[in-house]
Amino acid sequence: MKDLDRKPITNSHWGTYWVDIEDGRVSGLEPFEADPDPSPIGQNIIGVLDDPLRITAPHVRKSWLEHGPGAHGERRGEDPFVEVSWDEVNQLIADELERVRKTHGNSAIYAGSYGWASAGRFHHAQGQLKRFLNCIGGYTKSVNTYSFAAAEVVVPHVLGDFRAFLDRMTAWESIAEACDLFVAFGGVPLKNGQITQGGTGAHVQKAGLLAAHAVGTRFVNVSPLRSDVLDEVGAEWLALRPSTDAALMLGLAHTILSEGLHDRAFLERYTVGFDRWAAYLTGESDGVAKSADWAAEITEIPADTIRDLARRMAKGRTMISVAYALTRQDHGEQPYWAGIALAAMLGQIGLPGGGVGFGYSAMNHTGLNRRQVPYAAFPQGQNPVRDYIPVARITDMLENPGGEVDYNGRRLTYPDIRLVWWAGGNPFHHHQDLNRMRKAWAKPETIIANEWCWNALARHADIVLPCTTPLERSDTAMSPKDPYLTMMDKVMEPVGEARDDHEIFRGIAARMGVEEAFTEGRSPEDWQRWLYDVSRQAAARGGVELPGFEELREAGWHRVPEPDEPTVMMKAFRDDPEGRPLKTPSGKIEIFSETIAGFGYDDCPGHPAWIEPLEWLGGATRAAPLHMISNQPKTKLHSQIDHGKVSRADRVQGREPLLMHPEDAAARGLSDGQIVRIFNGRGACFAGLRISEDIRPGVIQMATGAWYDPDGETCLHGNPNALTPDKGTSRLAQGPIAHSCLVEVEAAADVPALKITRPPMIEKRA
Ligand SMILES: Nc1nc2c(c(=O)[nH]1)N[C@H]1C(S)=C(S)[C@@H](COP(=O)(O)OP(=O)(O)OC[C@H]3O[C@@H](n4cnc5c(=O)[nH]c(N)nc54)[C@H](O)[C@@H]3O)O[C@H]1N2
Ligand SMILES: Nc1nc2c(c(=O)[nH]1)N[C@H]1C(S)=C(S)[C@@H](COP(=O)(O)OP(=O)(O)OC[C@H]3O[C@@H](n4cnc5c(=O)[nH]c(N)nc54)[C@H](O)[C@@H]3O)O[C@H]1N2
Ligand SMILES: [Mo]
Repeated sequence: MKDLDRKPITNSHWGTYWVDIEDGRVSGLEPFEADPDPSPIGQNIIGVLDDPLRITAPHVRKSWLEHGPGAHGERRGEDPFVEVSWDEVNQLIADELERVRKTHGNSAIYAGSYGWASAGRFHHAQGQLKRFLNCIGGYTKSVNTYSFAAAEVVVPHVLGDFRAFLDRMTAWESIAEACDLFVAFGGVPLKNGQITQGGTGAHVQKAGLLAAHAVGTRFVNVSPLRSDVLDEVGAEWLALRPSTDAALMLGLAHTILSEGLHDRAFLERYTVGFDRWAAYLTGESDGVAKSADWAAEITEIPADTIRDLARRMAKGRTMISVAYALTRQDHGEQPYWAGIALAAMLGQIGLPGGGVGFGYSAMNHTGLNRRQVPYAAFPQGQNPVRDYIPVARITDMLENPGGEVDYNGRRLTYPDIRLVWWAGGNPFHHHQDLNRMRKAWAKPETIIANEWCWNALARHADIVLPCTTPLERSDTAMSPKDPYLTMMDKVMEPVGEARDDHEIFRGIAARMGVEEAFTEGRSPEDWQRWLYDVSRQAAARGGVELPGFEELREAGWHRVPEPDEPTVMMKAFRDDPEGRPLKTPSGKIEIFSETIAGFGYDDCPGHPAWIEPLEWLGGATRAAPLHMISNQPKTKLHSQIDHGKVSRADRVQGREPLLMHPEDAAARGLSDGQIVRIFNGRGACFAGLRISEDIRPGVIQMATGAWYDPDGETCLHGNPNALTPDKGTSRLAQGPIAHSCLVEVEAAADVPALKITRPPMIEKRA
């Protein structure tokens, strides 16, 4: 920090900024000159680094401290905390880990620790936690994500891979060059394009969209929300019922098939199983033709609109984009599989500007034309424990040790979890049906969280370890998803007694006799240089020259040049299907999968299908007549820095805003700006009403991210996961289904004050 001529620079999942410091405090973030569309999210950090919600010392829940592990787990979130020293807490944790390992084995430790943490190649909280636990015999882990678990599991059966294609999505340049019609299931939500995991240099989604629009690409926004495509591109808005995209895709496919508009040569050469699917489309296999009229009833998009769209899709170059959100609904495997099958019928997969894409503007890296540089990651070592769960099955696991669950052709047994450790994620943000989760959360004997602020996770832990934020430590941002490499400078000393996650684990490792195994004798700076050198060598092997570490440090950032030709997803396969087959059993696109059919799952058959969701408008009841979409917040990343100024400025009387159509508001006698209560059989939360015609009648929208503030079964603040259902997408992927949720809304009578805006009760040591 000291010997640099330049201003300090920082990077985050939401962007790169130059940092202003006044009197040792961060006073401002200046936009990065290379970023044409900087995100305001960064400003959330100003003022909260040392505010009263900052955790400044290790804390232990009073009952746990006084009575030992397992004491009054049901009081998590209510018991006061006691401040302790690092020495004391390290010994408590070392002893507790020994006890749990000896008595129950390492599989009794759950450290899936799902979550986004912060950018930075070395100070990655999960990586640090997992490496540490691997030094002492491992832990039960989780697989897949909350983002798109259903696609992560189904798409590899269909295309042989999923992640690899996400990183090679057809570039915006190719769309502008060749795409006539861009059909966006779930929109192209620019609010989401603010983010890239691991660091963002230049925000390109808006420019990509506008460039395509300028040369004549037409956009169709298939979504209950008008704002899912930028106004300027004048998209056609098809406001379907939520969770019915698979039915719409089937209706489109049926029209294309019955009018003979499908590309038989493509289907023949590049796919298997189309005949089986065609028999389902026509109704030959089950007696129901999936016609446009059939789809119109389910989706409430007029049949003529569906037929017309199908014809237009077959006429020119068409890109079918499927938002990640469509996986986070019941049977979320289906829109992905159906979207790929529909694109295969059009025969444009692998051609410029056409085919299928996954989540344009779900992240800034979708369609961002860039080279793939295989940057090194902090090595996590080997985990000897074989147990794992699909990530969103956490409550099931805690409720039901020894229980079984189907997953992707396997049958897993839930381990008996005694200790849970979270570092860099927030289950009280991300999981569904939080009232149910909270009860299961009372069961483990010990819960440890590394956090920097008093959010709901920290409040519901037994042992809270205060960590630093990126501005209090040095790191490098090297995301393989972004062309910018950036220094992340330490600009201030850690607040209070906060420690870097690495330092936290080093301290405990020392107590347990594994410090050398954990650090390999390297300091954090040694590790950072090591990671950089390994990355630089790997880049060079791929023909990418990176500057030396000192050179990067002096400049602050570096940009890896883009490839000469814009990326076209699956071009290699199209050009040479025999030489470059897909990694599926047939080497081709599997419109019918014998593998999946062989699993015999009634909720995920061998081809894309419409299966009625658990909750949707077609199944609405008098008690729960509205469909709630809980999408990503535009003012922050998930729950991160929800107490920051950009997030708070978007609140209605301090509560999370809820968007509702005027007809639905009138039917309930509600007016704009008032506090309402959203409820269903699982729970309730308060929200501030915003009335708008930009949402489909019958649907309400409330972003995720408000810190969970439970008062009984009600979240005072507006966390939609107090209401969402907790069930797997299907026996195949077991992904989360937050977006399939029915609720009712009423005027709020008594509205208690928020608790989450103040720190929890902390008692001094007697
Ligand atoms: N209803 C509903 N629920 C959803 C979704 C939805 O659409 N609807 N979306 C889902 C999706 S896609 C996702 S990805 C998940 C996101 O869920 P999460 O990734 O769990 O959410 P975050 O708020 O990003 O949690 C990151 C946590 O890490 C902490 N943190 C930041 N930096 C550090 C660090 O350096 N060290 C440590 N120890 N901690 C740090 C932050 O304070 C924060 O509490 O939510 C899911 N939940
Ligand atoms: N600002 C910001 N950006 C983010 C994030 C964040 O927290 N904040 N999170 C990041 C993460 S981890 C992820 S995984 C991505 C997620 O990216 P997405 O999954 O795309 O995010 P969402 O905002 O949940 O959903 C996109 C849109 O889909 C629409 N939608 C919901 N249900 C349906 C449906 O049934 N049918 C159709 N057709 N449309 C529907 C909603 O109107 C919603 O606005 O976003 C990333 N970007
Ligand atoms: Mo996500």
